[in-house]
Amino acid sequence: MTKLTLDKQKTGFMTKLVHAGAPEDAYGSAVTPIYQTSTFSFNNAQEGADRFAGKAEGYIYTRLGNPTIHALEACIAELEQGVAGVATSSGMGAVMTAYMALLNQGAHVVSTASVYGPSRGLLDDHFARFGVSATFVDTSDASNIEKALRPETRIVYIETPSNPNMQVTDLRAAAAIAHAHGALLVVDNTFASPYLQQPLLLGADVVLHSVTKFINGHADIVGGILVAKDPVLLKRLRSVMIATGCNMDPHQAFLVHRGVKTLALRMERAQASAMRIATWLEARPEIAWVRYIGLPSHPQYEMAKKQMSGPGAMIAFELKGGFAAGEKLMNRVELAILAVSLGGVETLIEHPASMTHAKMAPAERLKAGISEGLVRYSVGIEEPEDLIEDLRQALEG
Ligand code: LCS
Repeated sequence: MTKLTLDKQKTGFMTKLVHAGAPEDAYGSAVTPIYQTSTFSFNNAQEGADRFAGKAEGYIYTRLGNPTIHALEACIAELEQGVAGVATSSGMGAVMTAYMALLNQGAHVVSTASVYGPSRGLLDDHFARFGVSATFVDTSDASNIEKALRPETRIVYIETPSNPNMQVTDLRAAAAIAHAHGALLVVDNTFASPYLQQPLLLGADVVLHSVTKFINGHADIVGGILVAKDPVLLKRLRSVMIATGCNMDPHQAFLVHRGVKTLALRMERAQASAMRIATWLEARPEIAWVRYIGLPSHPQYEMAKKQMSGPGAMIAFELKGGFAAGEKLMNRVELAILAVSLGGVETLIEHPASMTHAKMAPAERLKAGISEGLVRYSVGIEEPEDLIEDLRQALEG
């Protein structure tokens, strides 16, 4: 490929989206090919030994590293402005890798109450067996983080905006509190994407994503990634990913790398539509309330502006008729797909209490602000008028 004479650090975000993680192959491929191979040959025994010893560059085995996966890791690390990335088989693989790399027996975690259900379940149902404990608080009020800290707290784990109720946590405040206590700040940036929010620049130590969502954007793969600010931390994350075998597959990495190139275009379009839809929903008589970060009615509307460059494409709303009305709406929509997941080009609608957050105890759900009638709506890139018409016929039907 043509060598850039530009200072790559100074190029704009949309340029980075297209060019970050440039191909390494010998044929001048415009995009990184899919190196669909489990293993890589050594020219001789010494070269094999040197690669294993870290004395020579080069690939060994795909669980340890692969050019297609590496290109994606380099791309997302550049977008998040970290030292490097570690791609994983799923978003939960990234969450698990963060917990396992950063927690020891007896460690404590302070986390967002309305974190994605399985990110909470992994701590409560599995890490608890190894003596790890966790306290889930409303982190949109940073003083709750401080109050929940214990001498053994090792990580403050923040999801912002949170799934599904769109609560925003002040990342600068969370970083200051965690660091003053000697803990690390880990941020799940899935809902915002690096286009709207870059947690490492706001004080986080590790940022992670379910790339299944906005980063890939096309609802055709499941995957995850972690990016760290510090090379020592990155090495710990990579070693856990390798040891547990939750590596990404080269074909998955190729699709995600292809998808991320249009992240800014997709997000701009989806969030403009989300703003129109949220405004329309807020004026409807059937709706009790709408949580959209772009609306002044959002409790953290001002705070979000200090750390996000836009409100994103996720809307949560509560119907006056509660669960029954929500169920009717989901059965009547024709354009929005009734499905979990989010962040793709197609609009999705789901019911957190019976779907993504069903495993949480009802009392815990309510404490986390996930009411029975809450509906989550992930805005895609269709014509906004068509989406509004779809919601209108479903609400009035
Ligand atoms: N973090 C967040 C914020 C998520 O929303 C999800 C998945 C994950 C991590 C886990 O990622 P995965 O392993 O699925 O790639 N969220 C989902 C949701 O809201 N509906 O279906 C999956």
